[in-house]
Amino acid sequence: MAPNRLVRRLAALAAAVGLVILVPATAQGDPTATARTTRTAQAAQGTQSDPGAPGTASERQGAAVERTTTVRYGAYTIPASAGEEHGEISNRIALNVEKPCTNCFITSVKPNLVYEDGSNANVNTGPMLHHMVLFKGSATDVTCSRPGQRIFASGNERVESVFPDGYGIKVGSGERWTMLYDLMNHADTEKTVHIELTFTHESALFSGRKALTPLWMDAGGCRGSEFEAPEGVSEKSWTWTSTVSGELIHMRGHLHHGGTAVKTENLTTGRLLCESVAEEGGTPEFIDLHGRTEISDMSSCTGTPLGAISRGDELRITSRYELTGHSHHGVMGIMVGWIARS
Ligand SMILES: [Cu+2]
Repeated sequence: MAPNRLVRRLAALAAAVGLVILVPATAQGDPTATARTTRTAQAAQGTQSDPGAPGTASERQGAAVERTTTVRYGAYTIPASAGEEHGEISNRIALNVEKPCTNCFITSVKPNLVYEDGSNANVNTGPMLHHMVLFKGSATDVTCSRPGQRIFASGNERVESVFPDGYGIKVGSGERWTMLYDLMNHADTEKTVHIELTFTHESALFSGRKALTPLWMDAGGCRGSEFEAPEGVSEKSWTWTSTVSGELIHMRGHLHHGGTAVKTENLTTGRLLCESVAEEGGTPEFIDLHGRTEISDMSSCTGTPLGAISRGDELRITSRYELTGHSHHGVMGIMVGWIARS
């Protein structure tokens, strides 16, 4: 999280009266999902209203109030590893999963993998969030022009996406989300975990934010994200001709073990839009039970804008791996960007 954002968030949290609402899940595909909402009102009177009333006092006065909602998906029990074979829940799909809000703008998302008691579940104790992807069923994916727009994703690095003031992901009232998830376990006992997403969001009713469209750039292209990284230094690129125009506002990368950086350039304007640099094994949680390191952070880029994109521009993503002594199967090089379309 950017320091100024963190300070602002802490200030907002300190100002809040601590109103916590436990909402039972309504998701059909994931009946155990629960959402915990905290109102982090930007105006003090926002937290003093009757929780049953439609909107807070601030909202009734026409001001947007930011809330924090943590949605828990699962529980998922990942099988134990057997010898060299890790336990895995492989690419499972949950339909119509819980959303943090409807008719709203999501202003940040922080992914995590946790145990039942809320503590972090990471490779140092076995479990790995290999990947999770949220899809909006009713929308078309922009770069791969097929049904099911990829709106948010995370690997084990669990990087938070924070959108700048004035922008957000719009969630419509009738839209349905689908989640694809893949979880691994390196421990020799089974592990029960939840995928947890913490969102900040505000009602679309009084929000002046511009809706962002996700732009999924993938070194693997549209056939599949996985490829093989050979021993040594290697790069893999994919070029996409933009079908949209607008301003790129936020972007960040995803790589696997051995990945060092991934970047996206607008070849038509000659501009580097974002380079996302990997950190590996940055904290003990990201060092597994066999002493191997995993990606622990990826840098992100935020700008209003990072760069302009016009229909017909050639955008190129390039991922870089540096592997010593081995090649690596099934790696990825992905950047998810968000653009305010014009
Ligand atoms: Cu991946």
